[in-house]
Amino acid sequence: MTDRKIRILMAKLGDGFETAMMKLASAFSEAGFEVIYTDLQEPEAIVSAALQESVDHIGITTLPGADISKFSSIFELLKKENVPDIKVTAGGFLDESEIPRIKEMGVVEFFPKGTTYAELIQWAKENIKHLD
Ligand code: B12
Repeated sequence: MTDRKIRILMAKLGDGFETAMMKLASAFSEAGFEVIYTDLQEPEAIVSAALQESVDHIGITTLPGADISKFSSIFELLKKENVPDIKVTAGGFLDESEIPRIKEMGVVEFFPKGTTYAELIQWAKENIKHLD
């Protein structure tokens, strides 16, 4: 058991909308998580930062125009680096029909626009665990 905070890396697929990510990062920090806030978009960079920062979880915001096939690459890289236990959650703008597709790739949960912070934090507290 450890008393360190649960560490979440935040990244995004797509350009702009930094304000949304900053708001999310502060909501998670206020709820007691340690947030490593990045504006990384490439799978290699996201997985490399996750390893360097020894995170427990990766949270990704999908923005308008996001290339969601990058989720597949993220999961392949996590396997290749031998850290398949790092789970990935996402949220943001995404056509509803794409949600099953990203879940099939491995995304554990997707939170669409309109989800309240209270719902997000409650889910995170129940589902995101320390990896050591
Ligand atoms: C603010 C805003 C802007 C600002 C952004 C300021 C900034 N620096 O961030 C400005 C004015 C710059 C802007 C520009 C544009 N915008 Co704009 N914008 C918005 C607006 C009003 C709010 C977006 C936002 O920040 N939401 C707040 C965040 C926190 O909420 P959220 O993203 O929905 O996320 C929630 C959940 O999904 C979840 N979540 C999200 N990510 C994650 C990740 C994890 C891990 C978890 C657990 C949860 C989670 O948590 C959040 C809590 O509810 C929306 C409309 C709207 N009401 O949503 C349009 C909107 C997103 N914009 C839109 C468009 C089209 C544009 C432009 C392309 C317009 C243009 N032609 O130039 C540009 C593109 C800019 C770019 N790519 O950088 C469209 C997108 C349409 C689409 N689906 O593709 C929208 C939906 C407006 C509309 N109805 O048409 N925009």
